[in-house]
Amino acid sequence: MTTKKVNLSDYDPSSVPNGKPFTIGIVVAEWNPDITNAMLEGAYQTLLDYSVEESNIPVMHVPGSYELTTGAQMMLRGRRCDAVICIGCVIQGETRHFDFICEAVANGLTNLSIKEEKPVIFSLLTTNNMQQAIDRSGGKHGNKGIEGAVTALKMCRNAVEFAK
Ligand code: RBF
Repeated sequence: MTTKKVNLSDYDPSSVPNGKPFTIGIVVAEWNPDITNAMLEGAYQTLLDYSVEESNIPVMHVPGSYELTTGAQMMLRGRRCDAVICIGCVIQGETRHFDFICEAVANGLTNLSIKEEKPVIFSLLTTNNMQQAIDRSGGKHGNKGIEGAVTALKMCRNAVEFAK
């Protein structure tokens, strides 16, 4: 049995909580800027659409995806964010850097989230080529920045509801 692929950019708007009470940071890597800036725009606009105050959406640029973990920690501690969305794009090349960077970021963000007890959203594209990245940053497979923002809002709501 095959599983239908779900394009999460087609989310049900009524399932997304109002973001007014929350501060949600965005950390974005400068590598592959056409891709990461498109994801940043998608994430930022989605947070605004769900009433997060502009002043409660701090944005930090970091040189590459490897720096997302440190940037996210600075954001959580320095700006007291309720959640942080980490945006990057790593494209498979000839070197093993792809594997090292992807694994380091995945582990780094998971560990940070557990340590800080805050949602840390993994919006890192790890693709075989540039076309796949284009398709996922506003193309035929949606915009993973939008999905990151929706995930952050849902996890902020969970943090409030389950802390009761
Ligand atoms: N950063 C990215 O965000 N995406 C990449 O595709 C990417 N490829 C890299 C390839 C090599 C060979 C190196 C050395 C770095 C690459 N980086 C990439 C940058 C990396 O995330 C980080 O900024 C630097 O390694 C400095 O810590």
